[in-house]
Amino acid sequence: MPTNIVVIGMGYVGIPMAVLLADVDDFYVTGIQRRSQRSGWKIDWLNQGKNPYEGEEPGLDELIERVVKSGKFKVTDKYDDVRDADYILIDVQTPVDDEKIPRYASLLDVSQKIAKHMKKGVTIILESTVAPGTTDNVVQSILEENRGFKRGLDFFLVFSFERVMPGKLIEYITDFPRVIGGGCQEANDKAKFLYGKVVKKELQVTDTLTAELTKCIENAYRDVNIAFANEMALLCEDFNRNVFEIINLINYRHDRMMHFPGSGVGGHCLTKDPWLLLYGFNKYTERLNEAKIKIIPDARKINDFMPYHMIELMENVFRDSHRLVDNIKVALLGVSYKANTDDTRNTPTENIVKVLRSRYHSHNIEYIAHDPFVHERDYKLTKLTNDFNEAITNADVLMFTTNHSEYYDIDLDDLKKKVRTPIIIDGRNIFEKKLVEGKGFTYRKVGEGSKNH
Ligand code: SAJ
Repeated sequence: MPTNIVVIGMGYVGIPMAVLLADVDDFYVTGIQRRSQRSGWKIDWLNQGKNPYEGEEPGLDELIERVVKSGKFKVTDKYDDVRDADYILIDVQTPVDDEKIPRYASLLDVSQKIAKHMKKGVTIILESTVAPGTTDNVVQSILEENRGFKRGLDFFLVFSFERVMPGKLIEYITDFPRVIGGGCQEANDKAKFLYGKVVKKELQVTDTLTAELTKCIENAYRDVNIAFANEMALLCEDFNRNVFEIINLINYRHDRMMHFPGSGVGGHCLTKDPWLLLYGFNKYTERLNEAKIKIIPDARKINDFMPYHMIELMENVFRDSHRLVDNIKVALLGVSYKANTDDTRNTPTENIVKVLRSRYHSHNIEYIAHDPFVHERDYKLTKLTNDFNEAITNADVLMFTTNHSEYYDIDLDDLKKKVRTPIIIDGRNIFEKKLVEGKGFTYRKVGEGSKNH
């Protein structure tokens, strides 16, 4: 008996989930992707069996090709297949705007379209991260009001969040436990049947709100821990010591795992999920403890400050050498928000360029960015090259913002010959201070004091 599945949103979440499900016997999957300017091209790309993502994604290329070739997976911008769907997965982006308010335009649009076409007995699973309270108060209301169905009777609505990790998209679905918040036994059973076919780890059942809170708090926890590491980096710089040495000494204990500081926190999870948590708190609770909720906003401020600190480190070098930040070439090494992926969302590199541009708008500064994975369609702020030599030749400042593997193998002697001024600002603990300075570079690292001791 075939199981018809529709996955809405062909992004980092939707694509791996869709093709993993399509690889299951008797599962037939339709991916729905709107033909927008930015991402419409993915429809044809995927229907040719090709992976639209360029970073290293073990297993994904061959899986896409196999399920497309076997006719188990196709992509469209139409909602016709929703009519026969036994399962509908919602994997659309749920960004927050500059005021930290969630922008649910895609989620609302998709919910309305589902309501129009869905059949009795369908199981709808919201995988996108939302503010706690959204599944029950927003998505359920749209589906019930626009279709006249009742959740738990005529259809099932589950919140089951993704834990994708660019660079390990398949692994993080199959090898991680899955939290299921279906709101009733039957909904949970339906979701367990589906996920049981692809998830090798535990399926953990709870109520919908607890599942939403688990997702947001899981990421807020990580964001706060990174903020702590960033704060300790700033503190250790003033102590003129290396925070990475200290973190490694702490983490040597088997029961400690401190995070690492860097040029900032990018991506589509940690930059938004803490704000979704606070939005849900403000909207769906009586806020009795509002005055005591401080750590999450403060952590976001610290993490958002780190790109500015990269610029401070650069400015310190120019100040110490009594040189103007003018008539220089700045090379940004790394555009994606994390190592070895092509994902540029909320990348610290963009913030660094924007701040430099505004602070030195009347100065003569040439910018060039290098990234081995990022495609120029995803980064338009400066010239972008995947030729490292082009980026660093005649450069006056090298700002390492992403720790792509290839940066660890740079020949510093060769690099020294090609740059115009040997200045390295290391935002990702790529280099060792004494070694780099021994090669004749002026060096500053996030988290390490600049004076020798
Ligand atoms: N970062 C640091 N220091 C750290 C760890 C990360 O500065 O110690 C920075 C990264 O450079 C990056 C940002 O934080 O700019 C986010 O990094 P991340 O490793 O958290 O990557 P994400 O955003 O892809 O986070 C995802 C999340 N997964 C989902 O929400 C589905 C998160 O829950 C996971 O914990 C994380 O992957 C992971 O650990 O794999």
